[in-house]
Amino acid sequence: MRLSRYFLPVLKETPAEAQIASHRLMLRAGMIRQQAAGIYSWLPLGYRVLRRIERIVHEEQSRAGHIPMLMPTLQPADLWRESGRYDDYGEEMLRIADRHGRDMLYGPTNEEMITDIFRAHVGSYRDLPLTLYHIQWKFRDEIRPRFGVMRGREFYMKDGYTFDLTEDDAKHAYNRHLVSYLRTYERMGLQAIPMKAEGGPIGGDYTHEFLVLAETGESEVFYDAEITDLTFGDREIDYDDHAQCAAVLEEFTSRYARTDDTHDEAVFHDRVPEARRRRSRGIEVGQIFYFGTKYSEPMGAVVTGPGGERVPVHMGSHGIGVSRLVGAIIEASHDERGIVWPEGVTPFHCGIVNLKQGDTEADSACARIYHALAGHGLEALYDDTEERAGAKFATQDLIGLPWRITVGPRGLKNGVVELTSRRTGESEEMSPEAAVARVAEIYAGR
Ligand code: P5A
Repeated sequence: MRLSRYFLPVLKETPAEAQIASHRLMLRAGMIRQQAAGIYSWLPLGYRVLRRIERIVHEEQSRAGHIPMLMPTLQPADLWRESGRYDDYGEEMLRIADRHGRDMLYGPTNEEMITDIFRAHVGSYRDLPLTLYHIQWKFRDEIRPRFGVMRGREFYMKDGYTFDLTEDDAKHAYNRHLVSYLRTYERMGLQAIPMKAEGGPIGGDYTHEFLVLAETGESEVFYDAEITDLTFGDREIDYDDHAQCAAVLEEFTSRYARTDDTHDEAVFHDRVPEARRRRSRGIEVGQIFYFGTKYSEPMGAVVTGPGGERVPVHMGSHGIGVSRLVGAIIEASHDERGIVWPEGVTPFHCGIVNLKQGDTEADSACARIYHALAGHGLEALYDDTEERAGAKFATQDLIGLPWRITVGPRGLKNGVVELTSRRTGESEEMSPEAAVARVAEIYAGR
């Protein structure tokens, strides 16, 4: 993409309304625009990141054997009357009446709707286990929407729903989600720690939240420092293997790690030596729940078991805050000059800065680099504007592409361009071909 033809409305001034770095940087980098409290348009740069996160989520869901689908944002109130949550959900639910006076709502989550789909189409234990998920906009009329996309009213969520015959099978589905979430977050360059949590309006007391440690996080967290040494890495896992998934859960949840909802100071002191006790804050980027028959029983989601008996299915639901993740990644990865995207989610793989637009040599070298990168399947944002070099660098630093190739007539005379890492700030001179090859190597297999 040529910057001269792109839509990147960067802001020079720091917006006064933004209290935390990610919100400030998303506004300054022209990623989002607020349309109403907690409701945002995703401008082209922000939309690219959202899509990349979404793609990682889909890939990891598919790896775990989960099936994608799409449910609507608007739901009939009657489904929620069946589960009893229509009244329970309170003012967070946006309630709407259609022209016929029928009660509708903008879905804050989809347990009822998926249960309705299940009961209409599945009748036998032979069709289990089943995991269906979608990535769809949600609405929660939060009393205090804030921090940009971190606590929005309209937000994008991956929500998956599991159906199993027995509690044991449902716990495996839970464990499988935990494993696949660890992989998902790591691919985005994040360490998200599973912490014992509370079921809240979704239900059940068998639940973990995934927290990214950050001073600006909304949750207070208490944990054993040892837990931060754990990484999932690229280990092979068989998602159908109950014992393997259970072992990962055990490994990642046996140390003390809780949010303030479940924190118990006495247990904390008892289980964790003082030197390893940490109190900090975190951003909740996901939560998994096992809630048994909470929805299947009142809504009649029953199957015929192996002995011919009719039994309500055991269910769980599992969420990832897709739009919140954009903010969480920035909180975890930025400096005083701007965003520093991890390679896994960057909106463009590489920036190209032409130091002398209009210079025949520089222009054609930039074009060659641009096409060579494209030949490797890599997308570059080519700053072909007439801005001066300092302004171009400032924009590149602000929008945070991990790699930048700088091209100028002086370097070209010696046959070199400069390859710069956004993270370390280190630059290296090399031939244009070598720079392209290096960037291609960095992204190989991603
Ligand atoms: C699990 C999937 C649920 O809703 N039902 C379907 C279950 N869980 S949850 O914890 O309430 O939400 C899942 C994740 O969504 C993100 N999230 C938000 N993101 C931005 N703004 C909000 N107002 C908001 N509320 C929830 C969180 O990442 C949460 O973990």
